[in-house]
Amino acid sequence: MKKARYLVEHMYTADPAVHVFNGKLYIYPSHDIDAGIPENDNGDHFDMRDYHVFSMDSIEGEVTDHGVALDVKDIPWAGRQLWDCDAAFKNGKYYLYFPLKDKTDIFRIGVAVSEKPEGPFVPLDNPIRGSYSIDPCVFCDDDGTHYMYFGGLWGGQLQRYRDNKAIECGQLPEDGQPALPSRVVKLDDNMLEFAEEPKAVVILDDNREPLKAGDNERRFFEASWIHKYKGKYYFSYSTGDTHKLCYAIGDNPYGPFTYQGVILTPVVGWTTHHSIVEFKGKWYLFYHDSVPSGGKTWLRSMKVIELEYTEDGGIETIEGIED
Ligand code: FUB
Repeated sequence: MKKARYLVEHMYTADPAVHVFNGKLYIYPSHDIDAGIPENDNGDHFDMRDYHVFSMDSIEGEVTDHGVALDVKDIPWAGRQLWDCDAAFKNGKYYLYFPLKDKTDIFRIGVAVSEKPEGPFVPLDNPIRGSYSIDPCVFCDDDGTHYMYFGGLWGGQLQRYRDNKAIECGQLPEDGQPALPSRVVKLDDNMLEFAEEPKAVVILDDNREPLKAGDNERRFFEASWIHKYKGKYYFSYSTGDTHKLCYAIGDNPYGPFTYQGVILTPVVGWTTHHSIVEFKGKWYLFYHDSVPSGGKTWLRSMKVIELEYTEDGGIETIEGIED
């Protein structure tokens, strides 16, 4: 599969998080809508209100829409904006993790539970204690331990926090300071709580120095994802205002990770967000762009393309805008 395939036409979908459950691909995207809110750097125009889950038996085959899996009106602590979610499975239950602004307009991360991968999911009464910011991605390591990666700058509010505490008038660091990192946290066995304090996901350059806040071409912005290939941990993410998906490699789930390069060059649209998954012996990049909506940044469409590795474990760069 050398050309990307758009996956659904009947609605706008973005930020696809993909997992293999019961031998099928399950896709957990954001559900983009036209809420009529003017575009701004805070992302207010991304005013999403529910999630649908999709599944596929094969990468070329039919994509099944399982309908509404979780609706904002059923979340007791909801304010607004259901952004990028992810899902995990443990002990016979499926868990949907989602960022949502609470009633004070602060992003928290919530969890909802189902007996089935496609939902419907029942949300807990409160967000996860100690959670903040956006874009949860949940990774199950080979020993069955689950880790959540999360965080996003600007509208994602990560700049409000230092050492897991909200600071007065949170600002981005100066250009020469270390970049604000994504966070990683081990999940409790019950999958509903953090088992520890979140830690920084440090990305190092070739000199083993943390990437700087002014290094917009390479530093973390949002859209954390992690996958394992040949025993190494690949942390991938969006650079936000420079619109690239990049990756860094580490030896364990906490890192540090060493910067490697670009997975996807900018797409049509402002945001870029993805997941990487192995299915039936091949690797795939799921991502989105705004081509079908004619470039509307808040109306995105998810797509998939095969991802290829070089012999030394690098990832071949994919062009975001195809010929
Ligand atoms: O879909 C809303 C937000 O846009 C996501 O949470 C970000 O990663 C960006 O894709």
